[in-house]
Amino acid sequence: MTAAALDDVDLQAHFDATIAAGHRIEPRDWMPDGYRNGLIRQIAQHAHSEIIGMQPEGDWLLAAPSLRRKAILLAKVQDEAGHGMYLYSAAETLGADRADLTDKLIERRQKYSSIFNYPSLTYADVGVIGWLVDGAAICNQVPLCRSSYGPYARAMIRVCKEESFHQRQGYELLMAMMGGTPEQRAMVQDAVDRWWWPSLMMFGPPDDDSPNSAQSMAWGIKRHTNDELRQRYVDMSVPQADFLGVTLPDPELSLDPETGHYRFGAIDWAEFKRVIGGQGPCNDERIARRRAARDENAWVIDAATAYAEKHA
Ligand code: BYC
Repeated sequence: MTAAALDDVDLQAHFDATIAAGHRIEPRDWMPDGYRNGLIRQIAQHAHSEIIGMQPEGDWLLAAPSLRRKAILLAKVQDEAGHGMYLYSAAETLGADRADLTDKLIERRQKYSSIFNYPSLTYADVGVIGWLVDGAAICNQVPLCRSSYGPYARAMIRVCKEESFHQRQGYELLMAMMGGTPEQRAMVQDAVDRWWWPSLMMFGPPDDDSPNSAQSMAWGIKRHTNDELRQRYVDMSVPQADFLGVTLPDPELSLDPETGHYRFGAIDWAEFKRVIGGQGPCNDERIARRRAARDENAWVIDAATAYAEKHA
């Protein structure tokens, strides 16, 4: 065995031992290519989701019903931009290039969360996105604070704190609307009917159809399977829906007394595949807007880069 090959064996053994001990991998550490690429794939998808995720709620910024609601929504949408920035920075520590990741998103070579391909039709959608979509994000992302890659795990800590505020603002808005007129209550119910099933799809395909899960879990990139987190989310959301006074649009939802978990109906995985394949209600609109933002604002990056180069 050559010295270089021996070094590789040592490095792999050290990496494996670090993962097995539950310690963090840091940017300076050696890591297998598959680990690096798997992380870039997941972190980029996550970053893209945060940035594209600004669009459905951003659509309501100019039509918020009061100054208070506008200030809250503005803060939330700005937070999502911040989350995208932390995540692109985490991807950069792995050697990815931010502009290249943006190009891959726009050219549809990388994904973003399916949920953001649905339209926000009324102001109740702002509340339901906060409650259900940010609620799903919290369920999915709190375990990622223990992800094996240091920069990703640390970014998640701040993201999750902000997501908690987002969920509360959504729930508080919905509580106010449910205490309002019959029309307002009907708007909330309509929004819940439209967002419930897509929010269950946020957790990804079922475990027996999730090509990345086994390896990502072995490497500590993910800590739970898609179905485990989806079940946790359903169990969390049903009592919240009861308290709010809305009906979740699933006649099969029922508490299983033996397991203590809620059973739920079949998810339309054909719809999920259509949406992540580019055929959702808003895919074209979301990408077109992101493309326009990149192209129209290129001069800002050019100016900032020129300034940085001049002062380097
Ligand atoms: N949508 O093997 P699987 C937010 C893809 S941001 C689209 O199970 P994995 C928020 C998956 O990428 C929410 N694509 O994958 C922001 C893979 O395709 P590729 C985003 C999906 O990675 C603003 C293929 O399907 N959160 O909350 O093991 C406002 C097979 O799937 C989806 C994150 O990104 C989907 N729903 O598990 C408010 C969290 N599901 O890449 C809120 C971090 C799966 O091989 N990410 N795919 O071409 C994760 O935890 C995991 O990546 C997932 C998927 C659970 C999403």
